[in-house]
Amino acid sequence: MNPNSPSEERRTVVVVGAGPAGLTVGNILRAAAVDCVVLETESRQFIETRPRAGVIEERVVRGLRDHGLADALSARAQVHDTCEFRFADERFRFDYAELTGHHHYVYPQPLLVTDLVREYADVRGGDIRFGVRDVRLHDLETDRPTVSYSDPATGQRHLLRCEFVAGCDGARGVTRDAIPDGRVRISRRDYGVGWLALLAEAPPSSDCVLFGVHPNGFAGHMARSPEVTRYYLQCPPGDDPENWSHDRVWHELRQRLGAAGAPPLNEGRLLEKRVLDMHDYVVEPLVFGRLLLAGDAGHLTAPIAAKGMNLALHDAFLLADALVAQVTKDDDTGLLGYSHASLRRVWDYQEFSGFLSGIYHGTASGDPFLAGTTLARLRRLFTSRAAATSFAEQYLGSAAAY
Ligand code: RFL
Repeated sequence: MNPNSPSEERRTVVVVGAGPAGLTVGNILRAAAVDCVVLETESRQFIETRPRAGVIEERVVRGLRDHGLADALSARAQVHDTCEFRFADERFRFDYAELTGHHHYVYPQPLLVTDLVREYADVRGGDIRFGVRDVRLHDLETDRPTVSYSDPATGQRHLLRCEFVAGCDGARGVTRDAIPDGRVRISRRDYGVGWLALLAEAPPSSDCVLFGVHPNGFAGHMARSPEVTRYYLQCPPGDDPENWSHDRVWHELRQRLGAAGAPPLNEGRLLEKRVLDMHDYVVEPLVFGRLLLAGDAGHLTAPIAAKGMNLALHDAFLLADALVAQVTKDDDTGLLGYSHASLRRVWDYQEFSGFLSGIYHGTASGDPFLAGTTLARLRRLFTSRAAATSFAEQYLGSAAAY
């Protein structure tokens, strides 16, 4: 085949990226018989095993259920109603379900992605192309945008003519970069801290999420499955994971998550060890011509508040329902309001992430004044029901409106 003569096809919507956002958009479009294709640079096997998030909001699960996408999740996800803070050598249980009547689900992102791919490709017969190369967007400001890519096997370029492009290609994708400089505002925040993200082949050491707030730095514990636990350790930004030997990791986890009366941690082999620099960004608006950004492509929230996948799915519901209304009923209300509706929640979650960062990182800042106010902020969660309820509402994403 001649790579200089691109093959051409027509689709109503091209979805770039098969993460939680793109796959959910694809599934909802497919269920409404809207003609679409999903493009993904990685292989199916890779995206189905990439470890990441695990905490999912009740409202997101309801959204998945409403679109017929939560059967496996409903059968297998754990329900969490409490978390525990550990500081000043004490344990403080935080029963957010009792405060709000709402809970969290824990379901590993790779399982959700596996469910969504299966439903889209195998059940709903959707078109998904893995391993695509060099994806480019063209003519976004016209009503006939195109997306082109190279076929990994033949090197041939393919051209997809469409009406809308859903940019769901995450933080390192290409869709956001297709917007010319100065046409959207990108606001950024850098927390100046790193987190060593760890997956341990060890059963969870607690029945709930643990947050260790310690002068050495933050530590987190989150169950992923009966056999695997995610841990985090605050570290300098840009730190080399190789600076963290098996023994050093477990020593620090024991220190930072230690508290009087706490059972010992279940230790095990480290399956993943990577440093994440904590930073956020928001693109405003999320729409440029016929390109609509969703999920991490449009806004990144550092994993501090475990909100990224939740926001990606909130976007996907809003965007897909808006696209379906546009394409099937010529109703543009949803698309016109999409960016505004999404960003109200995004900014609220970013604010919470900043607040939580203050709690997690303040005592290790080296500033005794900040350490004092951080502990006061923490103690308030356990002395004031009003403060605790407000915190729980943000933690769960359960506010009545954003
Ligand atoms: P994703 O999941 O990054 O998916 C984007 C997909 O696009 C593909 N791609 C491209 N495809 C085509 N053409 C291109 N040019 C492409 N470039 C990239 C990628 O291969 C990928 O498959 O974005 P999406 O759908 O917006 O979903 C976002 C979430 O994945 C992310 O926000 C969360 O993982 C964040 N996050 C957490 N979120 C939560 O809500 N709760 C958590 O507990 C939580 N824990 C985490 C996390 C993120 C972490 N890391 C690794 C950053 C824990 C960690 C360690």
